[in-house]
Amino acid sequence: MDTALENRLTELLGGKIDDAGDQDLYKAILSLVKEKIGDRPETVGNKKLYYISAEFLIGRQLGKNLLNLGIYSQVSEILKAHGKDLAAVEDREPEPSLGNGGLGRLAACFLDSIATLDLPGDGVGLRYHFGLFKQEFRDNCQYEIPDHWLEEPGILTKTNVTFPIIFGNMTVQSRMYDLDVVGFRKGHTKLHLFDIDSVDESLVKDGIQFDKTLIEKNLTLFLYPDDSDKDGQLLRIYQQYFMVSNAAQLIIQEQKELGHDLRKMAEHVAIQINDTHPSLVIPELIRLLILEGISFKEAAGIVTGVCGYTNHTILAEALEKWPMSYLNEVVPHLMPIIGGLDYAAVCAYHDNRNLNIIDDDGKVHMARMDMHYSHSVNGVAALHTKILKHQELRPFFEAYAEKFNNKTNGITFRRWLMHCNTELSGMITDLIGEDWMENAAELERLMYFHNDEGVLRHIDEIKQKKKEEAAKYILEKEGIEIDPSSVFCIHVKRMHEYKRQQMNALFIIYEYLNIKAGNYPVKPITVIFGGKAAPAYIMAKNVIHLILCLQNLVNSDPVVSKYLRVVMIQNYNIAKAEMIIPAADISEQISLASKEASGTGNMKFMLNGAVTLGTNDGANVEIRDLVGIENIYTFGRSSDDVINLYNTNGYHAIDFYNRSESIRRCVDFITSPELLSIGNEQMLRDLQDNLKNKDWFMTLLDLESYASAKETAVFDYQNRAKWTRMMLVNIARSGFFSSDRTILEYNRDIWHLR
Ligand code: 26V
Repeated sequence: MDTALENRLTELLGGKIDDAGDQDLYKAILSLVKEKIGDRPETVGNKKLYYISAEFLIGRQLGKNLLNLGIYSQVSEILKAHGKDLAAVEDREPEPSLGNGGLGRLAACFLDSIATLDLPGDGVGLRYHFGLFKQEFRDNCQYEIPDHWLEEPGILTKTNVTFPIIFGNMTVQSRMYDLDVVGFRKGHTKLHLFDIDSVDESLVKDGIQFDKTLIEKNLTLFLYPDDSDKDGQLLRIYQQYFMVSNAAQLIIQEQKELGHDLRKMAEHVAIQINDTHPSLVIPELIRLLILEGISFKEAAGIVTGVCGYTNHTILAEALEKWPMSYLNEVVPHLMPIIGGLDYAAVCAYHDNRNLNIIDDDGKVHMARMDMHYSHSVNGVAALHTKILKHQELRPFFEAYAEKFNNKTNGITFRRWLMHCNTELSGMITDLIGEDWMENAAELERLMYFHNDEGVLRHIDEIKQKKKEEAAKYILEKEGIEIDPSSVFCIHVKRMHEYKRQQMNALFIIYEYLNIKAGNYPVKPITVIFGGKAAPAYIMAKNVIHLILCLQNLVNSDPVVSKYLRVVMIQNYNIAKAEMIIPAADISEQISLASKEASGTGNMKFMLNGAVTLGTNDGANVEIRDLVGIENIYTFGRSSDDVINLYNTNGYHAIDFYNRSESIRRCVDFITSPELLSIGNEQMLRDLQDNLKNKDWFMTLLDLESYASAKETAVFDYQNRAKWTRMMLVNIARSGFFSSDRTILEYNRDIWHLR
């Protein structure tokens, strides 16, 4: 045991470890981590990246930091020797919910990789006091409450760095808070989160409601507050400008301190614009450069050389466009610049109205500004980038083919294997050594064991252990009993119709009816969901309602529950993901082909030995190519077919409903007496009507092929030799999805950090 470390921990604790509670231990280890981080110099170089993002879904920090500092097992051992459990201590840390889902989590994985690769690069974002929201289930419905995660002392360090931020009607003074990001074994960068001192948490009343007009008091209360009305949209613009003005001023200040010529900024600075939320950085940086005496034209050229833009969605409704009148209200000083950019880009170079930044309705298209004034435009998976080039962003691809490139997403294996699945991680190291931890491509060497019965049995034992742990956790936290020997089908992600949780719910109904009719599945199945719905997204909330009603119905039926169980995890977050993902047998990735830009959950499951049941969408396509068609279950229409159906108005849900008795029985059951006795009639009826008459994301199109693929997978699961080999192939071939690989590609093609 490391006695020096033990002594220091005892000192920081100010008492004996034996007598300490988990909360005191948490604070003491937090201080220990801060000390150790202090010993590690910050990564510096001649060119630095600023990754600007409205979301950083960083998850709890303590365990990850101990791991990356190389003292996780030492601290764990010390605690154990005193009868304490590090996992219980980690559990004391409040989890920041500074993101919605994939986009925010990607930003967090990227920071881990940037630090680990010892690249000079910081994150810039906002310090939301309540993050997104905390999800609670009552009466089988989602309720939102504030998620209070900030505490003192906590993971953030308050700095003296402040900037004046000028809005149309006022100027506020910002403050920067820093989070240390330590890489695995080496590297140290920062995440800068900006806030203002005048924010008033007591403004929040009745769930997550607050007065949206009091900007000085509400600016950083929540991530993306409800923007279904004008005040909400204005607040979002306030937030976005606040974020990027801070970023731009920080960059200029750091460049000046280094004595760099601002005219040569592209040699020393790279900015990555993570989706369109930080797009105003373009006009803001130009404005600041003009104030430094640089001409508009030159400034626009400099900024183009600095910025890269990442697109994360093809959903048209998610591409931001702001009315000029709103921007005029919040950032009037940017309007002449945005107007000038529009004029220069469109009038001077292109004669195509689809390229206008400001459209005929007076709306400012943020993505279009990004594409004109960035030197790089990237999608996040091969299929996604292809669709951007040839469908969604085609006019821009035709104008700027050289800017377009693909960067398939990745995940950090430190959190998503080493931290959440020490057993599998340890087994891999025993088999192939530990080089894979810094070079994930090494995992391929596991293929050598793909016929080794002992190894396959061991993988199976580990999966069983993780399933037992998850079952225990679900019983404790959710109060639902599940059978660890059943097949765990796990479907966790944001609730959205395109992700088709409703299709999985229809599958549950299908199985329920089968069981009721005496046709039992070959193996008991447990379907586990988790995910938040946007507060104003009615249909997503209806889907949650249906799932919770099914959970109620299925689990309380004495016969059905022997073969089928349903769990919807409350307030799904990173900590819960770390518990659930290693327990998955089947990874549900069932979005409508062409709609899921990449997905990153799919990669986390694969790495943990789950087999994908998925459509040919996003990065599923690359998973299929890597593991081979025999190690994945794919189903459903292709993205080409789907795009064609949209273009020709060729999909009519009601035809599928009318044509297939089995589809009809499932859809009809949504308003059966059984479910109506549990749920809310209006919500269930609306959902049913939507599925029959609208079904914009084509659930009924793929339902039958989905059910049949899932049944095949459950059947194959019984063949343990076959299944465990599939698990091994999935793990061995997952190296490509390390975010280290993704970041090396960003750096090679876009950032060129030195
Ligand atoms: C945003 C919105 C906002 C308003 C209405 C509906 C809607 C629907 C989707 C979105 C998505 C915003 C961008 C996003 O989070 N994209 C996710 O990015 C991940 C990381 O690249 C990727 O893995 C996911 O496939 C993609 O959905």
